[in-house]
Amino acid sequence: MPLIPKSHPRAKSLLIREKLVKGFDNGLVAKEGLLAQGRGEAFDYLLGEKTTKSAKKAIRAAAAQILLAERPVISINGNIAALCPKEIVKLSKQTKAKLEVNLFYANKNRKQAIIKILKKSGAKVVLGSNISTSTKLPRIDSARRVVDKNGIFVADVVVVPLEDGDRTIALRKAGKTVITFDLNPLSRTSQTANITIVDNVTRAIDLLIYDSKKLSKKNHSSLRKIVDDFDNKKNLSENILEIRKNLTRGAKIA
Ligand code: PTJ
Repeated sequence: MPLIPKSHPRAKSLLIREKLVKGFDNGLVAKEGLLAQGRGEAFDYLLGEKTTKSAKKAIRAAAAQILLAERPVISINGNIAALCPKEIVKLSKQTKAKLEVNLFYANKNRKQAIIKILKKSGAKVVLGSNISTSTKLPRIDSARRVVDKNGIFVADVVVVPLEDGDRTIALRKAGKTVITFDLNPLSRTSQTANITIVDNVTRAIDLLIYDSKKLSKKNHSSLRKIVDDFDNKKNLSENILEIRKNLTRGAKIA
């Protein structure tokens, strides 16, 4: 008998949780990454465990922004490597974005395990482990400050999925455009990124791949317009209102 029956009302969420646990057992995920997942699950529950209309708008803007970039980089941490390595590699190939492993809880073995899974998933090059090309980003005190000279350091657009709060502001101050996936619309990262996709990365990533393929046929000015028309503050408010709506509905049933 499977541990998680398909008929379970929250089977999808429980299967995502299993990916994280397996990722932890395989040395990809930090212990703290399991806690981060729990935090995300709580917000996902409040959002109705679906991709909202507002999230779809953010995904489209993110796709346009990555396609407009000259030097896009996707920053990889333990959670994202465990949740959707194949999809991340697909996105990087489609948008010509580089992949760079950048960990908050720095650990050499975990970094190597993450690089291995990305390569197994089809990545040719993964930055983040070469000491001779590493440098430091200013205004970050955590291990995340160590970046590759050919990657995040010179990137114009950085995708930071599931991020703790200390880096986005520093990346913005360094003149970079930041895109994040974060189920918590109130988090510091969500509030300070240029584009916040308030959705579970496991749902949103396929839509981002789809939109970046579709939008790759558009010209520069159409892509620019999509980005310019996007208002992150407004989008975050819409997501908070969505949570309120779900809570109000729940309060009426109770
Ligand atoms: O692998 P490392 O060492 O780089 O560490 C990675 C973690 C995620 C442990 C580290 O960055 C961390 O501690 O993050 P936080 O501060 O817990 O923030 C993670 C954010 O991601 C929270 O706001 C969560 O709500 C959100 N989140 C968690 N799971 C998901 C998510 N957002 C989208 N999709 C998810 N599946």
